[in-house]
Amino acid sequence: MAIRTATWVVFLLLALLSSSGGVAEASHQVLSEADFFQVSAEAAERGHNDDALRTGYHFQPPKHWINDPNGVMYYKGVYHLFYQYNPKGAVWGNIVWAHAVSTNLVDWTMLPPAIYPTAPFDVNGCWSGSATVFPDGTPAIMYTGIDGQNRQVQNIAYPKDLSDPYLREWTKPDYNPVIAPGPGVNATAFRDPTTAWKGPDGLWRLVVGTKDNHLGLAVLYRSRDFKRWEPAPRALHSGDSGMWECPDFYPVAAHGVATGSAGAGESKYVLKVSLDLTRFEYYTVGEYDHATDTYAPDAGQRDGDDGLRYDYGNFYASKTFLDTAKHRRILWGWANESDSTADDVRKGWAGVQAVPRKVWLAPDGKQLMQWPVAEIESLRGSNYVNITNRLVKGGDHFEVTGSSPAQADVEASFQVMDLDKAEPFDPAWKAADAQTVCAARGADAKGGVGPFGLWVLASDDLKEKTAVFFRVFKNGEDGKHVVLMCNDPSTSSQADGLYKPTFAGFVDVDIAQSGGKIPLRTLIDHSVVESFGAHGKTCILSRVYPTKAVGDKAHLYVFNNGESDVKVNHLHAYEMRSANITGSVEQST
Ligand code: DQQ
Repeated sequence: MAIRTATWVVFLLLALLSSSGGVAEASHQVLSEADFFQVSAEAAERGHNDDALRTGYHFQPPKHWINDPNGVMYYKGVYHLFYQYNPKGAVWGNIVWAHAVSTNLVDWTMLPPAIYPTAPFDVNGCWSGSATVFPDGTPAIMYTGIDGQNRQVQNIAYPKDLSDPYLREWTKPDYNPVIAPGPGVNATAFRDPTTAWKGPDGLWRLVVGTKDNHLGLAVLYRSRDFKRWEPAPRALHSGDSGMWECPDFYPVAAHGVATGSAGAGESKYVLKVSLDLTRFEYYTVGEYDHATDTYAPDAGQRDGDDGLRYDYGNFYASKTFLDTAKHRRILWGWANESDSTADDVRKGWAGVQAVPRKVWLAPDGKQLMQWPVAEIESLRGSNYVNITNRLVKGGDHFEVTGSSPAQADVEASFQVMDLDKAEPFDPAWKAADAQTVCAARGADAKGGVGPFGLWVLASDDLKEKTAVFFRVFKNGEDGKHVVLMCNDPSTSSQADGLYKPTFAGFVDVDIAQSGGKIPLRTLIDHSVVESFGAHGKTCILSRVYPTKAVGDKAHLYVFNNGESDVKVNHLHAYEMRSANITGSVEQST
């Protein structure tokens, strides 16, 4: 399979992202032909099932390392996904923009890399960036180049042939870089330009992520001609949370009806930043003042690294784009592996993209909602299970049989039968985040209301299973319920050396008002468990590596470890077909 080169030599760049500067330091390790065969033989001997853990409908190329989605856009009937890619190995390094195209966001044709080092302004790497589609429909890409002095500079690239809807080839004008780090700017922490937007004064704007000591900044640049860019006197926004990577700034509307790019006169805006220090992202909803070119989160928004997240699991360096064909905003995010670097080298691949999600503003205006794009449902097979009104007594579980749950889409609605059984929310947890609470009370810790939910990718003896569940507490202060959504992968695999954190988020719902009901959708894809609670209010993606619960040996269960009975009002489990991913990411020589 994966690693086949003429010389059987693979250069492995081990990237160490220093917490201070996010600077990639690389050291080479060479895997000889003999080493490669030894690694593969050992893997087989130790029962590794690497190919069985590859995804069926979450995007990943056949081999090597991938990270951030880049320059996502829609052009002439085609969706474009560019992504950070190492053409030489399964660890971060040698970064280029790989490219894939699709007409339905499900099936993809891989194309050779679109942007790769060619010039002094990007000789050491082509890092993340965004696409801007001009009012006449033509696109441009702005990306971070690592120049000959290892400075991070912002470059522009234009399609070579606008009549090619696949936009296979890109040219980089000689006048690059268009934005270089000026005096006082940290040249090793100055990257990831956003999609640009035009203000009422006719000037283009974009934001670049940077830091000043511990202060993360979204610095603003303006241009009349998209070529000469000037720094604005003040940043769009800043926060005391270290380097801000991959900022994203856009207007939002309710019900997913997206009408424009930033600056289009929408009343609410979202600013998302990816925190290099924690490798989590957070966003706020707020207002953009065109006159001062600043953004202020709404009152009540937590504007710090304990703020709202798109996803409380493994989801980073995300980017949205406006899908003008269907008037919706679509979010892409990268899910890294949770196994070791040695595992990735052995597997020959690392990193997947989460399914594209539609994002829109919740009716109360306080947070975003997310849902897998409807196109994903076209993969649902005819083999599915339908369960209605089944009671799960406290301490019970049952198996959902009849579909293939290693590659599935499960939609369920649970109903708590006795909310009075909810335990009090420990006042000591007030200052804690959901993850701390869920880690303290895992899926096997019995409660009053919950834990209840799904065991996915479970082995028949239940020694391996990943729990996706809810737990409900009573808040002493206002008598309302506190709902937690958790993902507990602590028993997901019998393999050693895996990172298996409990991931969790609070779910902002009034569960009493909904008669104790709470819905859950979980996309299961071999080593991906991607869940959407309460119609997309809280989302958690987790990477797991079962050794027994693979392929047709994987099982799906409903469990209830709480005192209160829980009714499964309905549960639909669809077997998912694999997406059609064709073409080649290889660069033609
Ligand atoms: N990944 C890119 C950077 C970005 C980081 C390099 C985020 O541009 O800041 O591969 O994952």
